[in-house]
Amino acid sequence: MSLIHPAAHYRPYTSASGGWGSAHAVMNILWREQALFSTPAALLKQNKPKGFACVSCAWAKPGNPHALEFCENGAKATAWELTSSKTSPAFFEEHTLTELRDWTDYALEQHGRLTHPLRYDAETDRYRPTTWEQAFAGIGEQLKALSPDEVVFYASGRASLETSFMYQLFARAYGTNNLPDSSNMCHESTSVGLQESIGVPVGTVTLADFEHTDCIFFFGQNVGSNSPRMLHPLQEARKRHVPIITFNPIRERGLERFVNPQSPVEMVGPESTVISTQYHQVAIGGDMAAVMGMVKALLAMDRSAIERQTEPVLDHGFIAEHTDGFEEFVAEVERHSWEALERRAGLSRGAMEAAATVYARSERVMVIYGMGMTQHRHGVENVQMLVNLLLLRGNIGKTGAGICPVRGHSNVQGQRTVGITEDPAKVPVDKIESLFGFKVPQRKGLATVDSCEAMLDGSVKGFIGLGGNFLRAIPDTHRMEPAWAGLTLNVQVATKLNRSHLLPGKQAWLLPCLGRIELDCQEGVEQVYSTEDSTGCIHGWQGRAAPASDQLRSETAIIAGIAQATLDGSERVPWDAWRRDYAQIRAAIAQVYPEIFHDMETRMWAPGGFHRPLAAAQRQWKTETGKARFITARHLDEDDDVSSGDGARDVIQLMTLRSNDQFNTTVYGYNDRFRGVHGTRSVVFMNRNDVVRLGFAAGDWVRLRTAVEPEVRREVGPMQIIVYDIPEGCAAAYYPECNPLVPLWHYAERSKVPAAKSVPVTLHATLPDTQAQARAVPLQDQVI
Ligand SMILES: Nc1nc2c(c(=O)[nH]1)N[C@H]1C(S)=C(S)[C@@H](COP(=O)(O)OP(=O)(O)OC[C@H]3O[C@@H](n4cnc5c(=O)[nH]c(N)nc54)[C@H](O)[C@@H]3O)O[C@H]1N2
Ligand SMILES: Nc1nc2c(c(=O)[nH]1)N[C@H]1C(S)=C(S)[C@@H](COP(=O)(O)OP(=O)(O)OC[C@H]3O[C@@H](n4cnc5c(=O)[nH]c(N)nc54)[C@H](O)[C@@H]3O)O[C@H]1N2
Ligand SMILES: [Mo]
Repeated sequence: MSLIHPAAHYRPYTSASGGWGSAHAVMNILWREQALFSTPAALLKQNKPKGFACVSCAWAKPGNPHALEFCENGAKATAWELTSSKTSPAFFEEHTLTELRDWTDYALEQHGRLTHPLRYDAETDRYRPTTWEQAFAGIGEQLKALSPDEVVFYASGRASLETSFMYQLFARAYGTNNLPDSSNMCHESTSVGLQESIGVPVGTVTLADFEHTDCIFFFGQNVGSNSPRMLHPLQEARKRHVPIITFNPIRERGLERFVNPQSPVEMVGPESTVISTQYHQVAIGGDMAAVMGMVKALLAMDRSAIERQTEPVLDHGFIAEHTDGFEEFVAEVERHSWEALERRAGLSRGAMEAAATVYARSERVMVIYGMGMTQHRHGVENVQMLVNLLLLRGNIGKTGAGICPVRGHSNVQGQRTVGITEDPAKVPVDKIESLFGFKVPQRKGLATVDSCEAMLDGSVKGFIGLGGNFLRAIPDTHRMEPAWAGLTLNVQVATKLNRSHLLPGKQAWLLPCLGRIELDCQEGVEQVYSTEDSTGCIHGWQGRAAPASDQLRSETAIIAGIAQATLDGSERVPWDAWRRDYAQIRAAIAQVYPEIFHDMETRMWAPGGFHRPLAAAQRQWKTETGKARFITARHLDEDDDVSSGDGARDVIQLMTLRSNDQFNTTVYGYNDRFRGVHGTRSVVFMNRNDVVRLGFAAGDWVRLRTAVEPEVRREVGPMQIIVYDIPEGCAAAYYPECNPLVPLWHYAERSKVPAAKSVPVTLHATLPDTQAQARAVPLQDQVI
């Protein structure tokens, strides 16, 4: 497979995020995807009332949107979906799956939209066209032959509330709670952590809070690439002189400076907005120590204020009335010396005190965070530590304050709300049973990591994928691939071809669905959908573009088809009526979850949608003790697989990241503009001292090897070293290429989120292969 790439190079990026670079990137992808005619019209409808909800991130959609309410990456996602390229049955005539397995993630998806239902033919090693009716009948037959707990029903977080509700109902009527979803690899640490601490599994901040906040903290989230529309409320906040304090091992451009690409004045002027007023390059996994340091400083300030008989720094009234666990928490913080905290955080005492001082002066503080917190061995404690910080000054349940996890997929939060979970205790079982006339299985099902383990030990034999790219998203790629290929049944509902489709198992179907941007007409009637964003706000939307092929079916119709071919009809779910009229699905959702979804049919069209009720935002704490809880982490280390210190000086902590040119496993291109990388993804970002100390030089080729469980060889490469502004002992490289390095068992305690941000690795000299050589970064570019 030959692909022409612009010459690879590395040149530190000096401009702000947004600006002309962003406008240029949008034009580029529209041109490349030949989507110049369809996409600009579509973009005008993006995130608008009666338009479509962006397929990219889950950031909130304002009630009074900008004329162009989309960002560079949302535009890329739209162009990628509306591409005029097609992956039709003729394509599969030309290529066997064995051959396609050598293609890159980029090349597979870039080839275009899937157009026909396909079934794998083992004899010719090809996907062959089939009819929908044959596909449903064949899948139904396979599902009936398996026992329900041998099958897993995965959902990537894009499917609408309507589709997700139907999907979980189907899995449960079939007889299993095996409902893993992408949030198991993402914000499950949030769902577990916040539920224990404040009694809700989601964040408490809404868009309106941005207008009232007087201080924002940012931990481990790359806003410029992964939720760029949030840069607008951040910019507004900065115009009000709101301090923004960032903790991130690397200096992400979107967190430094921003030019609004939709503002003509800013685009021509020299001014950009400084986003972060303090930027702390914390060591990977050092946040718990950094926050402890801040708390230690706050406790000292509070004591001296009380001695001086001035206003205390902590909100003692709030702490006494609303919380428990405070004394134990204080004792734990005081147990750690400043030296220990400085060493672990990789920050000076002064830096932690500076952050604490601004916190202490502010009345309405928000904490925003992402994967840099959740994807660690102690991801749950990380989240809880952020809550602890907020509770000290009553910063939850007041306007302009609160906790703000930035969710990933556009409906990942909503899927959970309508029952996609492996835990039947989290769904209203009684209501489902009485409304739909079947018994919800009682046995807890499998989440993502459990599903992988069960594939390895052979107890899971069937997989249904509602979107996503499971095999590429999960850890331990090289161990998982053979298990995946050994499945009896593999059904994938998708818009584009990806690696999960290329190791098909015994019986496999690849079912092409409508994308979100496309018009969904059922028997002549245009259908609308709904989703829940990262701030718990529920919106209606509608696809508008002409579908990529007349063979595509909606996800809703596909689930209905499979359900009808599988179940015996004794369940009282009107699959066919639901397929014809999604308002009926919404009515059922409202019956099962009335407190959230009552009168949904009208409320979802209110400007900005409607908010689900959140007890914590009203200072009602639905926790075990009825209080908001200070939960004390048992240790400072976020990764206890390899003890830091002199014994393991050759071990580097690797974080696996997204570039600015990808959406998860979807690689739009080989540029990571803000980080200065062009034309390649085969790089590892390292601290200069580590590079030299370990005997390497900038531009050298290395293989990365996982430094735990040496009996299993986990290795990737060749990759080129880029000397980068990152703390000593830390390195970064791209996801999903580095997933083979993450052991399946290396996950966050309790949430089981793979610890993709702290993988202990060693480096080994190697030579580039021809593919890598073609994308080598010239050495002179490395001089920084
Ligand atoms: N364009 C685009 N948008 C996306 C996505 C995409 O791939 N592309 N993906 C979507 C999805 S599903 C998700 S979950 C989100 C992901 O969005 P993010 O949460 O931003 O995820 P990552 O890109 O993995 O980057 C995590 C950030 O955490 C920092 N970090 C890593 N380790 C640590 C640490 O130990 N401490 C601290 N303080 N920081 C750390 C990294 O430097 C990086 O800036 O974005 C969503 N939006
Ligand atoms: N090492 C490492 N691993 C990670 C992460 C990390 O930071 N580091 N991040 C984790 C996170 S946060 C997440 S969320 C997961 C992502 O895991 P997934 O959600 O499983 O993966 P995606 O890459 O988002 O899925 C892309 C595929 O979705 C399909 N698709 C796109 N649009 C639609 C649609 O409208 N309908 C349907 N049915 N299919 C569609 C396309 O075929 C496309 O190939 O990866 C996780 N894995
Ligand atoms: Mo995610």
